[in-house]
Amino acid sequence: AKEPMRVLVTGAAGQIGYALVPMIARGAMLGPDQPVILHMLDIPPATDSLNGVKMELVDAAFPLLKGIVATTDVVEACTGVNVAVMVGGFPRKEGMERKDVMSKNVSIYKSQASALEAHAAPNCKVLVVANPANTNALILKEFAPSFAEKNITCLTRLDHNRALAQIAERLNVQVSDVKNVIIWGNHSSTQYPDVNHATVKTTTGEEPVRKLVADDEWLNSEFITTVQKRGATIITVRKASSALSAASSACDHIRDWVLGTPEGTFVSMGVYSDGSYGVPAGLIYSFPVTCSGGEWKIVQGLPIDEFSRKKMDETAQELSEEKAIAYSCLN
Ligand code: NAX
Repeated sequence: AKEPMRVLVTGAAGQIGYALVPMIARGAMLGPDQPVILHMLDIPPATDSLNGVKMELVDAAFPLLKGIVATTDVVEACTGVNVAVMVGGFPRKEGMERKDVMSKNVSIYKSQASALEAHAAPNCKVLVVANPANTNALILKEFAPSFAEKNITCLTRLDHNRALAQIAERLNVQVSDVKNVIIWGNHSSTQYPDVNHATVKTTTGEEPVRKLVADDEWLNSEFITTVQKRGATIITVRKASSALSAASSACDHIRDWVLGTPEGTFVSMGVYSDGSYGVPAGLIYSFPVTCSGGEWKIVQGLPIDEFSRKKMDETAQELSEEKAIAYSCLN
């Protein structure tokens, strides 16, 4: 039998946490044969609700769940973890300036970075979900300097999955037959959902999405804004932000990273830019990646047209601005 893996979820008493921990305990993140020990961190005001989640996990009698650590102590939470899913953060409240929210999250990510660096298992893989996700991941990287850059990522898989789903609905095909959409850039409304390399499996082989949709006007406008604004639409309709879809995408992100992407398929991950595709190095930017042997690699050599170039640069620009704001909070 496999040794259990320790998975940290911060913000575990929140709504994404509530959807995510049972998925992890069922094997949706690390596979149906991988035992797990869940480490759940939240802040003291959430203690009761965190303990309630722990009681429900016990009651669910998950066969793969070999232990639960529920704590408000960052060091205890980070000790020995192999995977860290950072969902906890400070939300933007009405009337708050972007800089004020940033400053709260910078201080959270700074201290959690140090705890992870000092106490996590070697080669721990980190996924930042909490917004501003790309920039929180960058801060985490900055304050965990001994962590390998490749081990710090942020979630854009939800946006990726939303893009696959929009194409599937439009073409009335199964979402599992659509692949290789790309989310470029920031997990924000400047993200660029790109279908230029996406295909659909048909009875006669793989066909380009552009050819099947045959409506460039829709693909270049409404499709893009629908994906960009989907999070806001969910809030309007559900009166709460995306939770089950965010949790499911976080599982997809880690599963593909650890267990690999299928041959010929790429997915979107926010990773540390090495300058690929002219994206400034030193940003956490969402790229198309393939994964194998527990490592991601940016897909190289995709042709980029003028329309895409502009959108990729706009979202990079926003990330550079966020980075500057975050750094100004450090002083
Ligand atoms: P909730 O407010 O329900 O939960 C957040 C939890 O984090 C709370 O229980 C809170 O007590 C806890 N927390 C706050 N500070 C903490 C700290 N220093 N250490 C540990 N825990 C702490 O928010 P929820 O809806 O679960 O969303 C969580 C985060 O995900 C938000 O930042 C949200 O913006 C972000 N999202 C990111 C998405 C993505 O695709 N990257 C999509 C979904 C989601 O909007």
